[in-house]
Formats: sequence, C-alpha cells, structure tokens
Amino acid sequence: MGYDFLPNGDMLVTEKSGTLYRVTSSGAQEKIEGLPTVVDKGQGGLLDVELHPKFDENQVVYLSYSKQHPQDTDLATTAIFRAKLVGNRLTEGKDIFVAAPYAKTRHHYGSRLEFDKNGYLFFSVGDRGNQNENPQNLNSDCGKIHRINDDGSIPSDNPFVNTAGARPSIFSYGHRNPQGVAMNPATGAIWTHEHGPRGGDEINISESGKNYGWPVISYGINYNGTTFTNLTAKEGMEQPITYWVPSIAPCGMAFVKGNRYPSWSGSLLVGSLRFKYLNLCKIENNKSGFSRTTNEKYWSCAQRRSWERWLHLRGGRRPRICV
Ligand SMILES: [Ca+2]
Repeated sequence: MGYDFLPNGDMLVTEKSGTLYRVTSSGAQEKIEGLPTVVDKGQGGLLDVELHPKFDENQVVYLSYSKQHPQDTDLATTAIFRAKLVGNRLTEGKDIFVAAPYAKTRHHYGSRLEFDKNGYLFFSVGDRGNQNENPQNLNSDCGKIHRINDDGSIPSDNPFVNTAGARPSIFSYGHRNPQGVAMNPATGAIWTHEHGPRGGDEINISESGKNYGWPVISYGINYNGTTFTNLTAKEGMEQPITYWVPSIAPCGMAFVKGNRYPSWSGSLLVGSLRFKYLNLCKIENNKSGFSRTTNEKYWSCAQRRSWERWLHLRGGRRPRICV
C-alpha cells in the first residue's frame, strides 16, 4: 500500500486489491472512482500513490500498479498511471509508463513513486524474479530506478538516452526490488532501499547511470542457504550506504521533517515487513557527500498511534514495539 497527503489534510491511500481511498480527518474512508484494473496476485495490485508537486494548480496524481498484458492474461508488469483528481473521481487517466518486458511472475514489481526538487518523477521497478537477465541489462526496465518528466516523456539528460538498445527512462540499474524511494530534503538526492534475498537488504543513493551491482555483488545468499556470488564488491559497482544481515525486509521510507521530532530531524525511517518495526537510520556526514547510517529500532507513542491507524486500515495486527 501507499499513501500521500492532500493539501486539505485528507489522505489518499491505496489498497493492494485495487481500491484507492480518500481518508478524511474524521477517519471516513471514501472510495475514489476511475482507477485502472490491477492484477491483485502475489505482490502485485494497486501499489503507490503520489501527488504532483503542483497538485494545488493541476490536481494531478500518479498511481503505480500491476498491469495485465492486453492479450495474455499470464503476463503482468509495473505501470504508472496519471490522472486528475476531481472530487472523488480520477479523470483523463492514462498509463504514462509500462515496464518492459512483461513477466509471468507475480513478485518484485518495485513501484515506489517520488518527485525530486526539479520536478522529475522517480520510480522503481523490481527484477521480477529474473535476476540473471534483468538488473544488469539496459534493454530491460526491470531491476531499475527510472526518471521521467511529469507527463511521462523522457528527460533529455537521462544517462542512457543515447545508448543503443537501452531503455531511455533508466536512471540507475543493478537493483533487486526497491520498495522505498525518498528524496533527502537536505540534499535533494534520491535515496532508495531494496530487498536483498536472505540478507543483503540495502540503502543506496541513486545516482545517474550508476550500477548498484545486483546480482553480481551482494551481502546476501539464496533463500535456501546456497550462494549465488562470492563477491560483495566490484569495480564499477556501487557499495550500499548501509545493508542489513539478516534481512529486515524494508518497505517504505521517509525522511523525518518538521518540528515534532527534533532529535530525529534529517533521519530516515524505514519500515520492516519482517519484524514489524520502524527502523530509524541516523545519517552522518550527509552534507559532505559521504553518508553513512546507523540503525536503531524505534517507536514513539505518536508514531505508534499513527502506525496503528494504518494497520487498522489494512486489517493488520497490532505492531510490536521496539524502543
Ligand atoms: Ca547493491
């Protein structure tokens, strides 16, 4: 699921099964009409939602979702949908990006959406479970962080626009399944995290044209305990800012802003699917361009209430508290 806040304080909340809700300040859940049809199987469904930076002026919203192939119901892929929100209806909706190739698998869709300060839309597409063909191959959209303009067109300075056979929206590659993409407000850089296999979850700063190594280098091993690479580093491939062994299964990330949590300001919060806690990553030396994080497991009472509200919305369990 994903969410974003409307200017009046209402929230837009995606539900994996294919429903988009407006959640009002009184807690009412109102369904939004006009959504694309999603493939709600495995990890697929209706995934993230993001407002245009100038939503006040244009009412434009973006959704990411799992899209069925027009002719073959066995195939699905990650798609980005753009529409205007008028009342509780999406109008003028259309796909502005459909990842190639489609796949029969139902996992590793990526899907997280984020605008940077310059108005570029970044999003992730996972490797779709085909690690040997997709992440290191520039003619596949899968296993990548992408950058597009707000109308879906390709920025002329994307790193591979002049590379024969390369998909022009690719911004960085060699990713497994990034389910967190967030702009660092202190630097404007796009930070991402991705699931490793067994161990090797990573946080990276996505930079233009760089290779983040999957599956050539990794701090993880296969789920069954066997190894797929002996390398954790290689020339031409980026090292993560930090990594987790064992895996926490990171999903969703946000930089702490505002005045409510002054001691955490500028830190990064990462959700853990596996352990059901929020991981507070304190960032050091960020302004020098060299960043490193330290990890703590945290809940504050205020955060717990907020998180419980989300879990309640999705029918989940009460969270474990780690302080
Ligand atoms: Ca990596």
